[in-house]
Amino acid sequence: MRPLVVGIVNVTPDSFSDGGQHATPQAAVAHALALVEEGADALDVGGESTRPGATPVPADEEAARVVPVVAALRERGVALPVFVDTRKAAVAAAALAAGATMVNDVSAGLDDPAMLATAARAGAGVVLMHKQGDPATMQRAPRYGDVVEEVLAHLVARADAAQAAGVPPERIWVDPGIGFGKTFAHNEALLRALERFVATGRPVLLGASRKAFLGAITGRPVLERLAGSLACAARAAQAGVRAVRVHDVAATVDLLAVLDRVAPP
Ligand code: PMM
Repeated sequence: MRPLVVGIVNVTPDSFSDGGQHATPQAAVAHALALVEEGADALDVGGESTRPGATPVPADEEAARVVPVVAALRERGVALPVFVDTRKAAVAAAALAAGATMVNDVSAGLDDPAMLATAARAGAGVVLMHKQGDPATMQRAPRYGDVVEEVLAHLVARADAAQAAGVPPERIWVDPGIGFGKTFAHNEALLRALERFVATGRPVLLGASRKAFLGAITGRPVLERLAGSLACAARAAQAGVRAVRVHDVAATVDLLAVLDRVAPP
């Protein structure tokens, strides 16, 4: 089965990859609708940049960014799953009430102790991502003994915690968190080991689109990393990943459609 394509809708003035192009709710809704046209299977709406060095956003401001976007998408009849990318239970609760179906938490429920129970109460799914440290400081000196074993163990434990909190088991996804407290070597090791994450039995989401390690490999600035991003989507498909979180939906949909037809079963 080919991975689902989750289109990124950042409602932030300072996202690393799309530089605040969709900073107002109106612009974000227009962008989201364009991604639906391009063939997205789901949308991921976020109101707090988690790029390295980003400053935190208060909950009310973050909710004011994302909730109107989720609500407008539902009002316009968008029926796709909508993820809310947040580390705050209050933002998640408001977005779920407005029609979001899944909480994408880059802290895997650790930054806000109410997060997992909030998702469970709403009957929502969760994406539990691994990160080391906080966005403000995480890229200063990431260190691991064995990055693959440590990220795997962390995600298995967080998925168990989500299940214990009452999130339906089939709706608990895990994500190795490319670029979140990782050196280039760590990111490469995780991408090489994607099958290990799939083998946990939890659906895996991969977010590699336009990230810095692609710049390190190709020498390209952020808006010229499409080929690198597509290579990661192909790698994800090969490994049996459930979903890829991407900026370039149309190109990713094409890539996966062709791969699906030509790859041996
Ligand atoms: N990456 C970013 C933000 N949210 N969520 C998940 N689950 N996985 C990721 O890799 C991830 C994420 C940062 O990228 P962006 O600024 O392009 O949104």
